[in-house]
Amino acid sequence: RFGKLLMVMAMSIFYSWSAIAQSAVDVMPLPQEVKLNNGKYRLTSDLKLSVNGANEHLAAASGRFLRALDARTGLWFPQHFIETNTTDAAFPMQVSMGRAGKLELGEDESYSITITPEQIQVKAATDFGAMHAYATLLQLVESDGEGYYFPTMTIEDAPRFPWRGLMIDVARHFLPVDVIKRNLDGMAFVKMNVMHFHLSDNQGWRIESKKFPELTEKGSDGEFYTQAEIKDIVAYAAARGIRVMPEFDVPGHATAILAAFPEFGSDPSITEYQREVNAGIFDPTLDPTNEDLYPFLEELFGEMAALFPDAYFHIGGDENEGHHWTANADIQAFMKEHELKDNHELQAYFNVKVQAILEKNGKKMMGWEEIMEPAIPTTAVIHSWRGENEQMAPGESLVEAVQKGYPTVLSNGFYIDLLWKAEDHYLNRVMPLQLTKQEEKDLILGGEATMWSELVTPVTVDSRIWPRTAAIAERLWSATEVRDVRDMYRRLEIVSNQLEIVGLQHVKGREGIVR
Ligand code: TNX
Repeated sequence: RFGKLLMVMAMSIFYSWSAIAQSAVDVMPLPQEVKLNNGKYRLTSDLKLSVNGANEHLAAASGRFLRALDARTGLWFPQHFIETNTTDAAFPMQVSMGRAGKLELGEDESYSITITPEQIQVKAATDFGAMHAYATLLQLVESDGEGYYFPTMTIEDAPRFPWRGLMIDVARHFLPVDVIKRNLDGMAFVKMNVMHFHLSDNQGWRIESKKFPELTEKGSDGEFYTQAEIKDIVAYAAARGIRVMPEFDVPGHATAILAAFPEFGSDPSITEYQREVNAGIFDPTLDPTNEDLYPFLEELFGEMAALFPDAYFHIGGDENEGHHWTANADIQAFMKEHELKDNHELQAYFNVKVQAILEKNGKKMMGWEEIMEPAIPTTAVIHSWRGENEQMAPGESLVEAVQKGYPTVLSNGFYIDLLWKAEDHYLNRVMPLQLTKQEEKDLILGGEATMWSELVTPVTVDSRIWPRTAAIAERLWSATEVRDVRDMYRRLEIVSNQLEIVGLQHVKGREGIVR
């Protein structure tokens, strides 16, 4: 009985303590540093915004901010912002950016916010930082009996990792442009900065090629992005500080390419593909020993590379089991002649050639962890994905990559298609890394939530991505020590409702949060 009493006491101490552990602000991702003061800046339609040194992107973002503030408060904030080089003290809200940000890995995304009862001041090195400040401010709005206000405070904020991504698979199920755009808005709202576009797989080639129109004619069900639509998406993302990195999966997961060009396959006699099968690993794959394959890839990837200004180009490389490679006598003879001792070395032979093609186009190669072979130089980025489902320790390849000197991005534990609880993503066991060497830690660029689309449609995809991706965004932005699950769920529910303002159509309220 005494034990039971002790337990009740311990529990009540725990609960009152955890109520105190509530974060200072209901913002997700939680900023690095928040100091609350006890005042309020009252929101009225007099709020005038002066933006010092705005470029086109920040001017547009400032307009969006004011419109979102309308939606949030039901007030109307006339578009009063001006672009000046001197701060106008008559304007209660002042935003200044130092210079136009470059949409590159590692750009300065920091910002600070100072809110007093009279003024709101935002300072950022780049427009990207200023846009993050807008996202924070939208989440800071509170209300009381007298109306809406910002609590007075100072915030200093910057991301923990420079690569905070969401991969969207549009091959298994195609997603129209408007679905992509509203998810880019959701990403910006939680300060994510990379959209990894999985544009080809067994089930479809989803982008127009002017050089090889057969790819969409035969390698898709007719649903794909035109090049004009791709440019529109890339520009839309750039305006929100989001890089778009394409992925074209080779040599496996590539039967959509082979539907159009069976001659490049590991069994050219197979010309029929079962693209209605959503999931799985399929043969044939590309045949690395076919020398006609490389001029084809050079033309195709050259055309694709030109559509995506980002420095990184993802070549997939995952789940190639090479059944046909092993079974084919000609391929085996080629391997012997080139002293390639197994399928891994043959795939590396292929990847080295692909990397040379990308290099010609000014691109850095990224691939799923299977590309990590001695022949591949450490300029390539290793995308770590396998874990317990693949009978491997979580993060095994991430640690191996940095120890070999490769930069790396983590997706293991961030598979939002698997319907884990938000906390399982949030408490990712790999991210609080046990690495000791600073040069190894520095090679961890960040992570990506992965939205594989075997089981989603344009209608259901938002609910698969949101709100759980906000918990992953926090893992990648906020300090390692930010890991209170109860507080995370509390804020996740708030952010979930706010994501509606940017146009997302996910299920809201507690039902939308998988616990
Ligand atoms: C494995 S993750 C795959 C994808 C699937 C996913 C389903 C990876 C590099 N390959 O092709 O869609 O599992 O969870």
